[in-house]
Amino acid sequence: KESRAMKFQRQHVDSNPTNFGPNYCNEMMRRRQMTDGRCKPVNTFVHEPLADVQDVCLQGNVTCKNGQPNCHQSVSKMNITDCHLRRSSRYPRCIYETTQKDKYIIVACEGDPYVPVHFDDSI
Ligand code: PAP
Repeated sequence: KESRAMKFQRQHVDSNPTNFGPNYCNEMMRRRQMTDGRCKPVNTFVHEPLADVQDVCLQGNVTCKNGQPNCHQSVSKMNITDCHLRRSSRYPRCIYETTQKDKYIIVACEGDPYVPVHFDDSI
């Protein structure tokens, strides 16, 4: 079974994007299996080395959106892409808006090793 850590990597880490452009989210949300059964409404991909994303778990501790205490905010801005499902899009045709940003990321971490398992926000 896929671990939470592996699921995070599948859903949120794309260190070396090959297909940047307006169709990035349409392709990546499908390739990374977030359009199976339903269209995942919102998802962020981080375009930084995996080690740099994992290091965020050692950086500033903040409260998560759900009130849990296991979130961490990156000390540096990271290059990310936000994918937002278009309101008019209907499963199984998942059509996304692709937006590139440079922002601080907030992830929830768990386990030993203490690694990212959930993408909480970007600010
Ligand atoms: P996403 O939130 O990163 O988009 P999602 O598929 O919702 O991904 O999975 C997040 C996982 O992190 C959840 O575990 P599960 O896959 O076993 O359901 C969730 O329980 C877990 N998690 C751990 N800490 C938190 C937290 N502080 N906030 C939200 N989810 C958390």
